[in-house]
Amino acid sequence: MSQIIDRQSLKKTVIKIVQETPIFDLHTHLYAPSFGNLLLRGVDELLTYHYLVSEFFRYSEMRVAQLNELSKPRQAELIWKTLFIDHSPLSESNRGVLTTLQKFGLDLGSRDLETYRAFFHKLSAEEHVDKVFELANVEAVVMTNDPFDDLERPIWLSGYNASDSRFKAALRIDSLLNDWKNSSGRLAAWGYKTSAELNDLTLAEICRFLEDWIERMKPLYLAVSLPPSFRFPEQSDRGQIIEKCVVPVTRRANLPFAMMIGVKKLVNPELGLAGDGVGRGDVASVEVLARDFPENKFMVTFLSRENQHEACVAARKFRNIFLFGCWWFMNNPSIIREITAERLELLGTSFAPQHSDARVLDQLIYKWIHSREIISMLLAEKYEDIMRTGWLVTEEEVARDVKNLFADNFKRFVGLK
Ligand code: FIX
Ligand code: ZN
Repeated sequence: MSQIIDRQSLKKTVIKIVQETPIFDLHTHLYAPSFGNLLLRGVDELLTYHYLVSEFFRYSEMRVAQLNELSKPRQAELIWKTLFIDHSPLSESNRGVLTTLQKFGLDLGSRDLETYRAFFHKLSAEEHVDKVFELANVEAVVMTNDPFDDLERPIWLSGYNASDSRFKAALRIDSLLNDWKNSSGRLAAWGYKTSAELNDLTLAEICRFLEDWIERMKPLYLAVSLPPSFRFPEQSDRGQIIEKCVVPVTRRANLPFAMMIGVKKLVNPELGLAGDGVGRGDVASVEVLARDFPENKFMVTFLSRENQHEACVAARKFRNIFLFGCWWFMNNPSIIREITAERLELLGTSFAPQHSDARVLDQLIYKWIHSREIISMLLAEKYEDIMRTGWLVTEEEVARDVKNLFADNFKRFVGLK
């Protein structure tokens, strides 16, 4: 495979290697089949994904409550009619549904939702997972596992068996960090000697809570989503829990702390999961954490396009910052193209260009088809740039670089390699 690539076949070769390189999808909201109904799958789930729900209301006079009163199949039919039949499905989330159905070999010319439904109904969860992972060429996904989630917690407490090694855990601590006043009572109810006041005993017990869930979940990292107003250091509950609990516990466990910064929760509360917005975050706070805690590892992604360039520069200053993904409102071709080029130019291949954030199993297919297309084009451009100088590039080197970008950079950062 140490074949030197000629410039005429460069693009074709890069596209082939990108297609053939399995993805380690470092952030999703998927669940292993053993989590039962928590694993969302099939065309009705694709159509009622919160991205499409918010877009549906741009065309509909219906109240949100009226849509929510409908069964999921009825909601899906309404969204299908509004976004796909009454208007052309040009948005990224709409196109994603089409790409996914097409990859399963379904006839988009028919526009027959019942035919699509019948196809999915035949698949057991295990068969469905196998099929999607094969079509998307994904080797593993990292789940989002929240001990504060009343549906998920009992599954872990009853001894979840991590039988399907394709599903890795991530310990999600939004409730702990962003809502300590309510969470302090919940930890107390679970047997931790915590109070709303962050005294020494409470801080020690928060550390114990984190250590207990690290032991139970064996997560690859701890994660939180943070508002644009997130600052560090900060005398707030969040600032203290990060400094006195999350940082020491993750350092001792040698686990990264993943910060997903810039989400404005529920700007439109009526929309629920579809109601979150975006705001520019503070990169300086990430720099302080990376500088003051050099033994800690920080995975970082920003939701605002306006943060991306400064985030790249910060990552150049601190090797314990691992920049990842085109998160949520960033996950659109026009922006993926822009920030992936920027990252290659500022960081070389030392980052993770994408994660899927998939909530529905089938989304792995379109999220990775769409991203692979863009990443292939950009990589071909960058290799072409250096080949024009007379630099020789081999297929083996391209395969190494793509494997790093799609899997091994992350695996090394979390200690899997
Ligand atoms: O905080 C997160 O992990 C976000 O990705 C989600 O809250 C969001 O709803 C989402 O799925 C975006 O893609
Ligand atoms: Zn997410």
